[in-house]
Amino acid sequence: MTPLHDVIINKKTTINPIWIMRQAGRYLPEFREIRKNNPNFIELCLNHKLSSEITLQPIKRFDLDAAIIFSDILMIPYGLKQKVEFKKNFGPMLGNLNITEMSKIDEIDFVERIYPVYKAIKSVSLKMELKNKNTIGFVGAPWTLLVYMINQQSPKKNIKKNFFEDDYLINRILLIIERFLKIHIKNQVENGANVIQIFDSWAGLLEERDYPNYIYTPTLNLVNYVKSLEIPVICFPREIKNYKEFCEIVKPDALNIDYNVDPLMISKNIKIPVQGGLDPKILLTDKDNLKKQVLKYLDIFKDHPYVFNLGHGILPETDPKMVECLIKTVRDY
Ligand code: 1CP
Repeated sequence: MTPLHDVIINKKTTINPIWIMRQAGRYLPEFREIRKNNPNFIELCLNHKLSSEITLQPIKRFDLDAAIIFSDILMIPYGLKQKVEFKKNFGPMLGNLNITEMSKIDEIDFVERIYPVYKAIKSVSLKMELKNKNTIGFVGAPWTLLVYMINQQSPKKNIKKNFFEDDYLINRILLIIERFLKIHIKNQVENGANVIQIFDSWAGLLEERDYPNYIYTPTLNLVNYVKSLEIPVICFPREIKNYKEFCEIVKPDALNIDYNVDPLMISKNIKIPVQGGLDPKILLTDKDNLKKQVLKYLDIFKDHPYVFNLGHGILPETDPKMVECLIKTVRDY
């Protein structure tokens, strides 16, 4: 058993494994060095040699408990032949969605378009197994992917006014997304991913009355699918209003919390293992404050199975020395 499995599956409370959302990324000089010569982000994700190297960079530097594969949730629309580009200082830009064309894509076409992701997972997971550590595969939740695919860019605070206008179209896209998410999960697991995280980064945009249709039902289908593969699944429904209800309905193995949620309330109300929570901005302050805030989470979750992580992705301006300090504080606890 790896430390991460011990917490998520065996619900042990004696260790706090640690990994960091967006751990492979722009705050690392060794990543920026590779990125400099590879301006096309999707191409970089599809270069299995470089993407496995990038995935392992934070493991080499910090000896974290899990690797998360350097890829993106938007590889799904890319695999479905919707154009996906990442513009500097803007974020993702997607092309028009052609539902007729998309409906014709089969499993073989899709896997062929993104197979380097699976190749990277294979080589990373072989190395991680030797270290008795996990390889985390991931997907965007159906709702979050739907948002990007229809909105064609980051929704930031809002989605287009007429977003829900065409119910029929939305439901057709959701069915396609769900089918290919399962294919993507299956291929990640077959190539060595031994934990799956589902990112619902834009759950917070919905009204509570829309949770059943767009969050609970589609996410539950995926969670059940991951469980059928006998792999643990962590859900991150960012900024959702009712975490307890989410856990009761969707029943993930573990819950990742964001930094806006009160950890004390979570430790009292949530029975399953918890992951994350610390505000990534704390890493931009000083070491004393960082230690204080890290200890706050560790103290609150000391009798709860808890995986240390942040409440959202690490910020590009983070000093790697602060990450070292964070990890040391967790390991020394
Ligand atoms: O160098 C660069 O400019 C690329 C920045 C970058 C990176 C490093 C993007 C663009 N994606 C990634 C990798 C990535 N994305 C990982 C890799 C593994 C790791 O954690 O180290 C993961 C898990 C993701 C997941 C992802 N992509 C999410 C879910 C988590 C979250 O941040 O909420 C989302 C919403 C995306 C879309 C995306 N991709 C990239 C950006 C900048 C964004 C967000 C844009 C937005 O605000 O809408």
